Amino acid sequence: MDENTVRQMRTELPDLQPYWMPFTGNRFFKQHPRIINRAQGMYCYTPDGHRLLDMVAGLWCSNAGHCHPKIVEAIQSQAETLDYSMAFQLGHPKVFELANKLTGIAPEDIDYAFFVNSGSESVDTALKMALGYHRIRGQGERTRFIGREKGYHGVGFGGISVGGISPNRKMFGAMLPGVDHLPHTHNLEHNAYTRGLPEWGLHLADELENIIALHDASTIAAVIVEPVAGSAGVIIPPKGYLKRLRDICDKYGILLIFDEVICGFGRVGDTFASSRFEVTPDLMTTAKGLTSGTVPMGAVLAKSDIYDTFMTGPEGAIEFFHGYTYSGHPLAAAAGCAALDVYSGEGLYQRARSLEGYFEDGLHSLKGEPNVIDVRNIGLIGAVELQPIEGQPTARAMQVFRYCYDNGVIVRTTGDTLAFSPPLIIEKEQIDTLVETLRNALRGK
Ligand code: PXG
Repeated sequence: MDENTVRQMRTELPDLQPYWMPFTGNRFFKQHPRIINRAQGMYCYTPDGHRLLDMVAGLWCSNAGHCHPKIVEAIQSQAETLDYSMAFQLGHPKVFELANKLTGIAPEDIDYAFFVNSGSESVDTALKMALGYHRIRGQGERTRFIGREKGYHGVGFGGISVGGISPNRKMFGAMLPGVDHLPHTHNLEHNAYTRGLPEWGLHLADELENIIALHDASTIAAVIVEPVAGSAGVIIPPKGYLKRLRDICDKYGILLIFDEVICGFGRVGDTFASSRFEVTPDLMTTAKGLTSGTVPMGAVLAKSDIYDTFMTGPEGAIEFFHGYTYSGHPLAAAAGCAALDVYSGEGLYQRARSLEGYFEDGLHSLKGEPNVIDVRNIGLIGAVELQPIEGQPTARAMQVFRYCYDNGVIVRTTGDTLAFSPPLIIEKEQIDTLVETLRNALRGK
């Protein structure tokens, strides 16, 4: 972008200062703003018309592509019919419709949906459900949670406590008490360039046995993991790993929570990771793709056993002292219903699976390019890990990010890993564009 364009763009924009941006280098951004003011399908556009292929689906959320006409229409029509109604003690049709649709596509046994506004709220809600569940059953001493190193579960205090990303925790003092972490399963020595699920690493699930032995099972409420870890740089579960966690949790009466905020709604080549890997957790946290990123919404999906446990107090009493003003917001519920209809109507879950091989071949063709040390993938999630520049972690990936952006492709960086999670409507030629742009970036063209 030349100086004139930048100057013009800046004059058309409001003052950038008052907005304190999330997870962003504010000072750098305000010196070098990157503004998106329009999006359609696979593309985002800057105010001066620069077209960008969105290989991240917003932030892992715009699974149906941007501004899908059916979702836009649903939101518009809901906005003029019912903008809001009280979320507690009153209900509106769309939210019940969405709960039916959601539990209809969730794994068998998952029969209830509790609505929230984000992935972070989804996680905190699930943790509270787990505590309440045990307490109602007379096991109130089960208060510990087991997360995993490198796990990302949003930014609420519950989420950062069970999460395992140190910069997200270290500024914020004491976390939830009684949290322990499983080891992560990322290992380039054994698993570099694996296509799909790595062979090595199943034994790391057995570490759960050691943690349980240390604290005693009777003190542990739940284990929470992302089936495929996203923010940590795309860590794919070793073969059998999730099933092993399920078995160990069952053995000790510990609840298993899958955080499917990224994995859900087609991303891993099936409706949910739980379906793809055939392991059903007790609670699933979702958000992002639930509304294809259009209106903020999350949902905790629960097994009947959990719901039924709560439904035992006096008739008429509130069973779960939890909820948000915007739980099941009408606009979000309308967007969710439309998004789920689009996913199934356009066969996007299957599409993600059928493009997996092409996506995989494209990304793995980057093996051998300068500074590439790993390529990994599942469904429409991919990652290319780069050798960090000595003494400058993240700089190598940022160079590639900037090259891609300047050449019309949005990619995501976490550490020195490049992550890709395109809308599920992606075409093969667009996968080719990503791969060739990355190749050029890596070759320093
Ligand atoms: N759980 C998981 C697994 C997530 O990936 C959250 C919870 C929190 O969701 P909310 O809606 O509260 O942000 C997330 C969010 C990235 C990136 O680049 C990933 C997320 C958010 C921002 C950036 O990897 N995931």
